[in-house]
Amino acid sequence: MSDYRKESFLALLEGKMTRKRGKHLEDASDKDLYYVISSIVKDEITPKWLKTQEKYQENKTKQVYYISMEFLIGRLLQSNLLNCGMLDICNEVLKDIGRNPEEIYKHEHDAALGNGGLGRLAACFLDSIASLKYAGQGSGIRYRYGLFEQRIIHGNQIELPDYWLKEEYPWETRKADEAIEVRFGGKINMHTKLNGDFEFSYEDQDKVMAVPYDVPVIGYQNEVVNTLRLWSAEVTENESKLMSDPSSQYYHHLDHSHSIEQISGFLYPDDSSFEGKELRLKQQYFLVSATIQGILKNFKATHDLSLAHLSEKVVIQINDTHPSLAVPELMRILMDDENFSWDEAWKVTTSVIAYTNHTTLSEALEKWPTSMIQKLLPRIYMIINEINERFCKGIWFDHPDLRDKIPELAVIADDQIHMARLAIVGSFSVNGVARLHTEILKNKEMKYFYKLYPNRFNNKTNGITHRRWLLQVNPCLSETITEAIGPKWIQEPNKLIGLLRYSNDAPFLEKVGKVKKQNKETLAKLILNQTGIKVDESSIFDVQIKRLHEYKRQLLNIFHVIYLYNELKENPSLDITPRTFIFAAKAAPSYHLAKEVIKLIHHVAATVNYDKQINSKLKVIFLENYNVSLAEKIIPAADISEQISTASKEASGTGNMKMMMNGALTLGTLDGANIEIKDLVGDNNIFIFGLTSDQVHDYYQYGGYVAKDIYHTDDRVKRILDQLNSGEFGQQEIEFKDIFYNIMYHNDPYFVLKDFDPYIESHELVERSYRDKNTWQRMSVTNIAYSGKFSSDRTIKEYASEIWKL
Ligand code: NBG
Repeated sequence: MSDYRKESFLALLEGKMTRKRGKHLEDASDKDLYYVISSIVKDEITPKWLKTQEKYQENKTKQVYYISMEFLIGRLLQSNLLNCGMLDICNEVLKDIGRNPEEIYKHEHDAALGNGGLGRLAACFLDSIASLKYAGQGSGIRYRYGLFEQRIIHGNQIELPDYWLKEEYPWETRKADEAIEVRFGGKINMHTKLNGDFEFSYEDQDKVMAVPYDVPVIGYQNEVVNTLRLWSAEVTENESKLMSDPSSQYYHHLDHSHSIEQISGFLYPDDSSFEGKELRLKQQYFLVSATIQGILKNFKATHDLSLAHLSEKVVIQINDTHPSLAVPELMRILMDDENFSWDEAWKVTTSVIAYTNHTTLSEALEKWPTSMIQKLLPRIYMIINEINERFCKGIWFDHPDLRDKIPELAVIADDQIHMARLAIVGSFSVNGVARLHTEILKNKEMKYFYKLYPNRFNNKTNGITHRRWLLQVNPCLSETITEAIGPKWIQEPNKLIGLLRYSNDAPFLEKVGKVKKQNKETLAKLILNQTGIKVDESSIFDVQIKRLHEYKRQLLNIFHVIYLYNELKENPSLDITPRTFIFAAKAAPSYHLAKEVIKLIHHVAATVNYDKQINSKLKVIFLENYNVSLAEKIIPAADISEQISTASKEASGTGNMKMMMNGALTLGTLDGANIEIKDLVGDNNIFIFGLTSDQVHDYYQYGGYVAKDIYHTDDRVKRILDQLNSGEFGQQEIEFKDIFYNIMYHNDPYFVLKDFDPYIESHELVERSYRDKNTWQRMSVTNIAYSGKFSSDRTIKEYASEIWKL
């Protein structure tokens, strides 16, 4: 780094510190430094931000709008510095003045406006869209409370509110003058126009202001700065005036304004499950209406075109069904405000909206009671009704072979509005997020829709931004890679494949091994700090980090740990490679069984970690409050990446990609993107076990699996289940009864017992492979080499060329 640039950065830092915080650099706290460095970055990018937006206007560029109820962005300072090309200088200057960069970056609150994979995917996508110089905006909600903070007390998960806006959030800019009115409820009047068409007017509606807060999305060293627009719900100006009028009902208005602000009050903490609360529906409509009104306003200001040409300049990607009210909302505006006929409006809508499906789990399918939509959004309800009528009629007349399937296809059925059906009918593209997932959509879950619209369905296998998930979180590995193959992989991650040439190069393998060792040491320190437990840095770091869900089968993992513990108790001198099992997971607050699994992990840990007899061989660690920042610490240190969902249930997974890219080997089922990882690296560089998705499907359909039989025939399994029931890992005998009952009396719906034996076998293979350091390193480097495909740059290029036509 040139001293000149360092000098000027230091000068900037000093100047800003005095101006902004009224302090000299030497007296500045870490937090002062965090705010001042953020403001330097913001100054650096603001002209580029303006210029990017002006260029889009001038060139009348087609834009993609990515609407999502979740953006799990995590901390931004370090990645913004990286993308601006200032990270190295900043780190060096900080070190020069005796400060630790990590300590400073830690002061940013981890922005958790998302639950898990779906929200993090949206954040990775924005990074790739900007880095590839596409014109694109994210659109979401500025929740005042993000995903809850998790504390564990005696093994029980406690949820604390995450008031992340307590202190100034330096990345956002409030744009009050671009606020948009969103309306709920009211009465709809229908009039007949002279030409016989109907016209609608609305009365007595509740008005809410959607105020945008813009967050810059900085492309990687390319001058592009896009926008993530987060909407905040506020009372309208009229209402605030009323409130200050003494004659008005003061308390009534306070109440009212509180209920309005609640719309952007908090993120619903459910991952892959549906909560049919009215407030959630309000959130969805609020997001969709503000976004679409904003898009149309911008379109009119930029283009001299009729809205009939919208699809030439705008494409809207809806992230799962959560924003699928975009379909009737766009119809409403085109017809009621812009005087389009139904057919004209439908043509525009279905050429602008594209839908991504992220799950086939039935508990995640959004179905709103018709009465709720009718009351809250009466005009939207009328439009959905009409969409449904026309759609069903179309099947009746044009697809007689599907007539008997109408109840399974209708948008409104059983007094419920089926949002996935609405999204499919109202969009021009429906995509799944990994090859297997898309095949399941086409051939099983949505097969009749696929019959109706074969060209609509397509696959876009997920990806992750390699800038954050390799370059930023694992600088030493990145440097080692660059030393070997040069820096081109940073722009073109596919070039990582060049590492294959080094997969037999002993000095290179050794370097990669050394980096992993360092990363494990760093994580071991964090573990010691957080839990007081010292782990063996040379043990296998076996990692399962993701939301806690039955289908993800953390239970299978902890059963294996119990099995190993039992083996060691029986034979303490058993020669096994020491293992550290690392878990991190939040459970939805009302998900009882998931919380019971968290408790079980803690109780097993309490027994295993302090058992002197086996002490050096096994450790079980649960790191609390899993979030993006914690993932950034764990992933570079993982040896084994546990991706063990019941086949067919995990649509894609993205943690699997992050760990692969950091040299971990996958131990997984043939599910989601694991299959595509396996296809690339080959059977010898991955540990695959368990039922296939077809087998799982057949068991569900035709039966034939009896969990109790395994209990009665496999002594290892019987012992574990009996231990659960006997209170061996709990304070009381009934502690884990629901886990026990679910397996024995609900016939183990996620096939934990069925996959137990092959899972144990795979673990034995892992253990044997790890003993041969050279082979292990070769496998690890092979995985890194093939991970380029899973950069979200590849995914976004596919979206851009095949769906968005940018
Ligand atoms: C999740 C899937 C994951 C997938 C992410 C991102 C939902 C509804 N779905 O397997 O469970 O990786 O979406 O596509 O959160």
